[in-house]
Amino acid sequence: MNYQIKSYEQYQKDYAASVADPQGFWASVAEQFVWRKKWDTVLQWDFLKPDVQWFINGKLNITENCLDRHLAALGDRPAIIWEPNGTDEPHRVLTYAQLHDYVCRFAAVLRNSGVKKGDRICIYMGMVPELPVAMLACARIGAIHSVIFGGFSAQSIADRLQDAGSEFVITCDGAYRGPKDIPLKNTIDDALAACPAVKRVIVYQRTHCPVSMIKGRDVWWHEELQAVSESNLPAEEMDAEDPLFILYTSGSTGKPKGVVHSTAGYMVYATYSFVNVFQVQPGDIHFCTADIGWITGHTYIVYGVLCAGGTSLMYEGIPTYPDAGRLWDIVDKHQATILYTAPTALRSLMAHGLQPLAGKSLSSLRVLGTVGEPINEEAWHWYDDHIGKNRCPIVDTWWQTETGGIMLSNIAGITPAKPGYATLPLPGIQPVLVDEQGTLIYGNDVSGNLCIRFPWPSIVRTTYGDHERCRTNYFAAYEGLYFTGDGCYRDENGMYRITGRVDDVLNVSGHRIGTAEVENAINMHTGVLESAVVGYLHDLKGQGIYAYIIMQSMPDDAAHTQADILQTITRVIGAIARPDKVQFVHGLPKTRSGKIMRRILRKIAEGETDNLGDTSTLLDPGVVEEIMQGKV
Ligand code: 7RM
Repeated sequence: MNYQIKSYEQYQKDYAASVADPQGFWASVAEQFVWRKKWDTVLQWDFLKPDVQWFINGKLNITENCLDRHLAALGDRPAIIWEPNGTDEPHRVLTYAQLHDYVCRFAAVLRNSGVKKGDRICIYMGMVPELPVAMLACARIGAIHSVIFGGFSAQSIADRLQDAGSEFVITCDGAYRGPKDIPLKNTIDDALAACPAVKRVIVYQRTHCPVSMIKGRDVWWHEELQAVSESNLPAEEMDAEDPLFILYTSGSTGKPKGVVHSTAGYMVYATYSFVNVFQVQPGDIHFCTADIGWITGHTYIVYGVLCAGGTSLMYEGIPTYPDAGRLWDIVDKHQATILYTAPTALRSLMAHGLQPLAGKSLSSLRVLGTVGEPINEEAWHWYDDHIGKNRCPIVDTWWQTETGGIMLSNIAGITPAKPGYATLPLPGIQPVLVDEQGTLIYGNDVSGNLCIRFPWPSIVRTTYGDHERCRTNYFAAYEGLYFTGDGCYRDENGMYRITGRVDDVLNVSGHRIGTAEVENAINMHTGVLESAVVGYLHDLKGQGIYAYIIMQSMPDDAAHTQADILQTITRVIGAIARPDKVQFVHGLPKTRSGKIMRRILRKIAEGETDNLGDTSTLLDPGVVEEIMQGKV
């Protein structure tokens, strides 16, 4: 990996080169991967359409880069170390040779089930090694995976299955998460009632809970595997721009959209960013605590780590099970060298005090990372003092589902850190700040909306089945720029600090949730006339969800109605979208043209009622007074 940045000077040099000659820069990185055939043209792009293509006419298979290429030198090296939820169960290790074998055999299972190149396969599994095996097996034969986080409801799964036109599902009977057994297959069964197109469900047996297996449709993972013997299934030759996966993510309007990532560009950038940001060294054990159901798990548990020949430590359970010392036990047990987690996890562990750290060594750690939301200074210092013992650099990595990999971050031990700042762009990334009119804001000590003005290899290619939505969401707000949806401050030294979303997307415990999605779910509940959902500052979650709801008539038993509405949200989206606070109101603050003034609702939810700003355009200023009185 001679694209690894080794000094601050090199960072500056590489950054300058990546801007002066992006094609040459990325070609020299891409050279270091395994191709069946090299590209003709490095990049072709037009943000207005948008149309972005990297490594045009290149042919490859990402699993040859993740697996086959490592067999000779690293075959016996652990690719995946898996720590189970329960402390009494042994951990599992899959070496590169074993993972390669497993992926080939499961790819043969998929092929025998009738899966063809380009088919969309929905994966709804817990955090077991079979989840990355399923993803890689799809990639091996050119099928497009769509992983759905295990916390989503049957309705959400059905929406995604239909949107992607999936005919195949891979799931587990159940999943262990902390003290709970989550019945995944039951949820899939509920989803499939609305998805007659699904013809095959492959079920990995994890919890041995009772499941319904429908004849002709549902089969067991282990039984199917017994029927194949392919230990070296040839990889399908893919075009550089063939889609690798779809991952659904929330936006400011409507239902979640399927972000599509391409094969080559995603591979190159996932690996490049992993190797550089974490300054990966041979022998590193990379512990990313994200769930693979989110982009962080896709890139920094599976693809980036394996392409780099690293070892990925994956954990099935939750940080506080069986106690708040579990993550530290896992670090010590497996001698993790890199820990990558979310501020929300740090805050929840911080709340348990230092006792859970007693007797833990943590001396194997070399680099720490955070992702998913702005990190508050208190959590940053706690991480630095008590986990890194002031000897591990902390990388604050800003990126998105749509960017595929880390965009802004310090480079561990090489470029400076600053608490609360994602600091500087990686080579190849050209951030700009714009005002509401889209005018570029130059200079330092300035704030604006964060955009990117030049394509990078792993930029979102389209939103599945609706390219226009991709354009309007990311490329229409400011002509010629990719708009991130985030507000940002650039300090006097040119360092970037993300200040949070400027659209109607919430970030609850590092999970992206659209206010419109939650409102739509609330509005489905009987008796609800209208609702408005906003975020407010929450000590542990970063943001909490505050829902203002108008009922046909004020409920007699508000607590009961509230519980029912929460149940509806759990059914429609999943428990992660349940509001923390619900207030029943008679009216919402609206302008004369009928628009809800969310700014006012946010201020009330934050308790900032002494300065509500301009309320002169309100149709009925009286409702504001009522809402303030009834604040929960
Ligand atoms: C990787 C991921 C994306 C949104 C993004 C931001 C927020 C992510 C940071 C951050 C401040 C960070 N993908 N965000 N990382 N905010 N500092 N280091 O989280 O698609 O699920 O979310 O998350 O608002 O737009 S995501």
